[in-house]
Parts: sequence; C-alpha cells; structure tokens
Amino acid sequence: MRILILGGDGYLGWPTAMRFSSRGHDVHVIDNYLRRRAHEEAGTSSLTPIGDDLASRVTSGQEVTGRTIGHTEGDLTEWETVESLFRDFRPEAVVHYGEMPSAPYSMKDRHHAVFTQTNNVVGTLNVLWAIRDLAPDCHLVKLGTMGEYGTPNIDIEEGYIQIVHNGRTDYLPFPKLPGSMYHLSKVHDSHNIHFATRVWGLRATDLNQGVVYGIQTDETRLDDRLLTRFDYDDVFGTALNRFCLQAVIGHPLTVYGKGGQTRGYLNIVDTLRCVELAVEHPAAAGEFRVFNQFTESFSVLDLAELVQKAGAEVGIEVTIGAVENPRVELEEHYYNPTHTKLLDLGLRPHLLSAELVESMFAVIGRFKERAITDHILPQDRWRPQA
Ligand code: USQ
Repeated sequence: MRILILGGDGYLGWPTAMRFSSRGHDVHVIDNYLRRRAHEEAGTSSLTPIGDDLASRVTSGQEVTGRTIGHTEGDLTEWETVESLFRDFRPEAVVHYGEMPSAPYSMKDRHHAVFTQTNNVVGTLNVLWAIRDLAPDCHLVKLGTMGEYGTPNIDIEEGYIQIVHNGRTDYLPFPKLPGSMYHLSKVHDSHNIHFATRVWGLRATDLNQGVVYGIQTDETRLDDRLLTRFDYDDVFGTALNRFCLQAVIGHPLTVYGKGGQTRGYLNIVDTLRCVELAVEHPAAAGEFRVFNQFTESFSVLDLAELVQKAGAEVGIEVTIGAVENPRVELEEHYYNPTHTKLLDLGLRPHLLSAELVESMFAVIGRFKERAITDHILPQDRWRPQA
C-alpha cells in the first residue's frame, strides 16, 4: 500500500515510517522540522542523537534495512506542497502526525497559541481538500488525543454517545472539554474531519491517543542511527518519559500539584500497532471512526511511584518531588474512558511494568551526558499572572 506519513521526522512519525516500510509498504514521509526549530529556539534537544535531517535518516535506514523511504521537506499549511505531494505519491492511506503536539507550548503566550491552532487546523484542512480532490478513496488516519474529552465526571465513550433528549434519541459526538489550546486544535480538527466524511464521503479514523512512553521499537533497535527522538524538557517531554530521565540523572520527579491527574497511557510499540491496525482495517466511505488509543490509566503519582520502585530494583535512589502545578487542571477527578475498539481489531497491549521502566533507564543511561538540566522544571504558568 502507498502510505504517506505526515510528521515523519517526529517521535512517532519516524518509527511508524520504518515499521510500515519493514512490512513492505511504499512509504513517503513529509516534515517541516517544526519540532527541531522549537527546540533550537528554547535551547533544548532530544536526549537521543538523531540524524541531521530526513535525508540522512532515510539514508541510514537504507543502509541498515535495504529499504527506501521517500521524503519531502515541506509545510502542510502550504497548499502547493500538499497538492504536489498528493499528485506525485497518490497515497492510499495517510497517517497524520504532522502537528504541533505540545500543550505547554500552546499555552505560553498569544503567539504560540495562534501558531498551534493555525498550524494544526490549516494543515489538516489542506490534507482534507487534497484527499477530496486528488485521492478520494484514501483513508485518513489522524492522530487525535484523549485530551479532546478532558476529564468529565462521567464515563468517556469512544467518540460518540447516545443521547435521549425530550423523548428523542440520537448518536452524537461525545462532548469535548479540552484542557489546552493544543488540545482544542485537535477538537477543531475532529469537527473538520467529521464534516468532510459527512459531506464529501471521505473515510477517516480519529485516533484519540493517550500519553505515549518508551524509546525503542523493533526497527529503532536495529542500529543507533535509527533511534527516534526522546524529549524530556518541560515543553515537549511527557510525564513518564520525563520521570525516567529525571530518575537517571538524580533529579526529584516533577509531580505537578497533588498528582491525582489521571490519563490513559500506552507504549510507543502499541502506538505503531494501533496505527497499523487502523490502516489495515480502513473506515468505510463516509465513515468518521473514533478509537480511544491507550492501554491503561494511571495517575501522575502512580507513575512516580512505579519509577521509584524500578529505581530501587536497579540501585537508583529516586525522590518524588512536589512542583506547584503550572497548568490549570483537575488534580483529583473521575476517569473511566472506554477503549475496546482497537482491542477488538486485535491489539495485544504491552502493559507498563517496572521491567519496562528499567529498560528505559538503560537506554537513557547511555545518553545521559546529553541531558540539558535547566529545562526540566516548568517555566510557564497557564493562569494569567498578576
Ligand atoms: N505532569 C506532571 N509532571 C510533569 C509532566 C506532566 O505532573 O513533569 C502531568 C500533567 O500536569 C498532566 C499529566 O502529567 O496532568 C500529563 O501531562 P503530559 O505532559 O505527559 O501530557 P499532555 O500535556 O496531556 O500531552 C501529551 C502529548 C500530547 C497528547 C497527550 C495525550 O504531549 O501530544 O495529545 O499527551 S492526553 O494526555 O491523553 O491528552
């Protein structure tokens, strides 16, 4: 199958490209290096060393696996780029990771909020128009987020909920209570994609993904030149990845507030499998499918305690710190989202364990000299300061 990966230079995009390529698919990636630029501006970087650009990563991939991945350096918000990509490659499936992915980045100031929403919403709109006019049978697999739902005080369904109102019944999109300008951008995307399926008959799957952790996949393990990026800073690093790095370098774990914030989590290996399952089982024409893509729920404190326990097993003393919460979010709340659709398609989860955390310590330990320690504590507050 011809598979186009948007955001193919990223934490998930690059290993996804290698995975599909290793399965014999014809893969093309595009990226505008947005994340690399944001890191350069902030003075931060990936812990793992990664190739200088897509060309060098693709060349390394070819040397190690003998397989070729096509690549384009380009911006999805520029229509000419998207149009020529679709005309030349004629994708049968598009996996769309090509967005600004950070909630803290989007909450820094007006400029960052406007950039996040413009970049994400306009890029996705261009992709929808390209599918409509140039590849109408193509299946869009879009990375959404569990954060679109927020933390309502009821069970979260998988995309839709049956509502009985004044004696009438309908099956409607589940209410959204996103917690950041970034999460809001994904809600806007979901509405636009749903519209495109209803009105133009496109086929789309929205993967409402939880927080991803992990470093290695089957393909990145083949050679250090194929490693994916690993972010641990206050803006791009996510909870468990950050805690593992902090444990290895002896920094107290940065639990924000009471630590009862509960989210869905999944191993990077399961992300690749979920995306593969979605691609292998496309949505029907006119269908907007929503999968809740995570395997287990944890509170932040659960994660910190697991990292502490794993540290004790390998002789690392881990302190759980308390950081005033820079975000505006519930710190104790109900959380019970459904997540059965990917399991029904055949997902066999790799669940979180102390052993998995220890294997992350081992990889992090190899690169710990590269850690930039003055960007571990959060620098921005989400509530306006007096
Ligand atoms: N947290 C801490 N300490 C830290 C970092 C985070 O306590 O050092 C807390 C946060 O306050 C939050 C929770 O951990 O309550 C998760 O934060 P996160 O930074 O790991 O994840 P989040 O900002 O929610 O965003 C990440 C990805 C995003 C994806 C989302 C899925 O960056 O692209 O959409 O996870 S979800 O969380 O389900 O919305």
